[in-house]
Amino acid sequence: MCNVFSKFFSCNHLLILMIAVLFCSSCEKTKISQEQGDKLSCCDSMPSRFNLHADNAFENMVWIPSGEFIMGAEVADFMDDWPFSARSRSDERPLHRVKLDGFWMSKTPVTNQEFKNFVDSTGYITTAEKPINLNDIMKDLPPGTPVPSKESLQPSSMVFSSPNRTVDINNVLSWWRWQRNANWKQPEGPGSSIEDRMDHPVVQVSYFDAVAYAEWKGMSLPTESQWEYAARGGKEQQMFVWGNSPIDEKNPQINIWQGSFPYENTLNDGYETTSPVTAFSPNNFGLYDMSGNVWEWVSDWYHNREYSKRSAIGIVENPSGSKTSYDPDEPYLAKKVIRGGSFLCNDSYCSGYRPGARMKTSPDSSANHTGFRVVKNLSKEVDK
Ligand SMILES: [Ca+2]
Ligand SMILES: [Ca+2]
Repeated sequence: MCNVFSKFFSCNHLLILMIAVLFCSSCEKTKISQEQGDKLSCCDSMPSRFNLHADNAFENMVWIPSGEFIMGAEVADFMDDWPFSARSRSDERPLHRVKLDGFWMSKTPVTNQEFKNFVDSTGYITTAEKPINLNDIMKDLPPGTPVPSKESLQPSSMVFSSPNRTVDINNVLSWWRWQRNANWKQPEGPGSSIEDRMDHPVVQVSYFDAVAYAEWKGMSLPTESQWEYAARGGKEQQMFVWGNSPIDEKNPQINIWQGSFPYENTLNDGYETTSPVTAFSPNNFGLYDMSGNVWEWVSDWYHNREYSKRSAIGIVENPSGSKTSYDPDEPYLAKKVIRGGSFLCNDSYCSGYRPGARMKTSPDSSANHTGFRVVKNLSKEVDK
């Protein structure tokens, strides 16, 4: 039955409706004062099925109008002062035109509270909470890679850990640790908690977890093109989501890393890790955190030459990304794209917070700087 309704209703909405009908039939037998009646208005009228859905479904979402934009990013002159790894990269080119239908997008990344509602309702267990299947790991590694220890196959996830000293910036293992029992409820591992972070983005979620949440909501993850179009907020080919002016180091526009990465964070933006999802100003479309705070999963497979393929076509309409994944750095591993940068971005290392920047990781990966947001795609007729 749920499948029949899934186009308009998640099972959860259907359940709410059924409970509402049962509750109202008991109301008819109970006399209530006018004041109470105003609060218990379910006795006065019943919303139609579709209206109920429409009222709830787009709460905290923004309508992104249909349009065309130039996707990708050139190397800006000011990047000459940045190390090579921080400049815009070759996979962001060639620039190409993309045309998109309008869609709804969540105003903020999915918060801990929203993800908790999902888990409470479904009993969902995230990838990081499950032991790792040895066969799954081995097929993603180059032939001859030694078998990982039993200990490393226990439920674990990646946690940023400052080395508190200068390290080789090319060795990411200097600041990531494989933390046993780190998961969305305790993002830094045992002893940590989300109790005072319910309005922060959920982290430690894999691509699969993000898709499961989106499906529960009757929604999807954005495509990479939808994400970049939305992040740019109508500002064609600007370097940052707010325009072309550089970051204000004293009063940063976004939550990234100030100081010397990865050992000194001056916290000019006020946050060492995640921030509440509306702590910084929204972009032109009214979307928060499209730059910084946490990386966000999108639905596309990563392919380093995807834009070359597109630029040969001309204007590409509603692209859903490459059918296959390829990353020359790790050719054995299929990867999904993540976008938008995180609280760990710093110009000395990575400018992933630019709207054109692409990053990639395997879909079963989770880390304490990666979350997601959702979109709802409608038919063209509904476009405003
Ligand atoms: Ca920060
Ligand atoms: Ca973000």
